[in-house]
Amino acid sequence: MHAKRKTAAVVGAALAPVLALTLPAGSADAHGYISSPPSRQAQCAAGTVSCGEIKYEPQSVEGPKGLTSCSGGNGRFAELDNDSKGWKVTPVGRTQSFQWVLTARHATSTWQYFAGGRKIAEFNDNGAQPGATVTHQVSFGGLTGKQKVLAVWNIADTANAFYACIDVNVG
Ligand SMILES: [Cu+2]
Repeated sequence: MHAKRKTAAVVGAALAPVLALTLPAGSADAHGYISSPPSRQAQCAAGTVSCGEIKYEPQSVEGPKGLTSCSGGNGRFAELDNDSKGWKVTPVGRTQSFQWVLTARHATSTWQYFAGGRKIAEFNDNGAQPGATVTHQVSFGGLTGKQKVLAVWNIADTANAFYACIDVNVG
């Protein structure tokens, strides 16, 4: 009993500063997602697909730069990585506009789009502050048929990025 209590106290003391640092940043320092075509988290927020916590904060899929997952490595948003969840697939042409909705307009390094195992588009903002919405024209090149697009918003002044996956059918 005593030993357990001691362990809990030590763990609590070790976690407290971490929580103090991460909680304000995580909650107040939000964020952005792709609204059109509807990304997976946008479909959660709209109730198109039944989801957990992500439906309340589609803008919060934040993780370290360089990831390739729809959840941005967030365990509580892991369902975004599930390709079999019944996501609505949007029919698109060979070129499609993608719109981000930004609830916090973070200084931006780059916007990247990946599909078919490669990067299909990148836009460099050179640290500029974006508007409340940002639209990019993305060409799918030779890709056709069903594709899962991973869109990444790389923040200029932090180590983090925001992630959104969009299911499309290129016709
Ligand atoms: Cu943010």
